[in-house]
Amino acid sequence: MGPPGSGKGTISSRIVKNFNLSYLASGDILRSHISRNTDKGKEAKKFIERGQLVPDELVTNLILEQLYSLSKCSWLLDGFPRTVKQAKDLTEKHSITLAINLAVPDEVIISRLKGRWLHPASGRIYNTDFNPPKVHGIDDVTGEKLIQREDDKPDIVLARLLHYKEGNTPVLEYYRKKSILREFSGKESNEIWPRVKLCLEELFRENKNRM
Ligand code: G5P
Ligand code: MG
Repeated sequence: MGPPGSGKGTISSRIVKNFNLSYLASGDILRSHISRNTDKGKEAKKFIERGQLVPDELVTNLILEQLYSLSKCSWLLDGFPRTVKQAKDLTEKHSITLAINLAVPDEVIISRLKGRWLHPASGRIYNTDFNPPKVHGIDDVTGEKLIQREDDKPDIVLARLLHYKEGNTPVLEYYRKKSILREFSGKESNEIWPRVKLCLEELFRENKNRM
């Protein structure tokens, strides 16, 4: 969890590289539906282009559907849950070991999102300052074109930040009460990442010792 542009995707890709976890990002799944123009994509687009949260039922069904096929492995979710309803529906079906929240100041976020470029097929993320592609506008791995997200336009970013602030506090509280919330604050992903890594290493070690 964490506000738009806080580095959820960036930190997630490092987690996946270092730990044996499958990965699902609710935003990537929704964008894939939008680009394929499915009924769910058409519905989601109305909310995403206004910087609003997509209705709980729509996004929860998409995530639970995909988790069904991952029943034999451990996984990392990026951007889900974002409401207490989503969190409760997830808990009903799956046991959650850890919830990570990234806290990054608004001014840092606004500046980062101006420079974000995305490879939609893989979810690979670039930034003109932080991690630029080798060739401007081109994915390093596939050579395909990068895009800028429609919802990274400055007015939509502000709306996303506002909706995030309204909705996220109760979700943090939900996981805090379950004593599985870990919060990491900072202005740079490179500063946050070592602390997240350490936390996960400890968690994996504890789980191994228990088995
Ligand atoms: P998303 O796709 O989940 P957001 O808004 O939550 O979107 P976003 O924008 O994807 O979050 P992020 O993943 O937290 O941000 O951040 P990131 O992409 O890793 O980093 C942002 C940029 O900063 C990148 O260019 C990166 O390279 C750069 N960067 C990272 N670290 C640093 C650093 O240290 N320094 C610098 N200079 N740059 C850095 O959701 C989109 C929409 O889908 C709907 C909502 O409408 C949402 O708005 N949605 C849901 N609706 C309801 N419920 C859900 N569960 C939903 N999930 C998605
Ligand atoms: Mg993201």
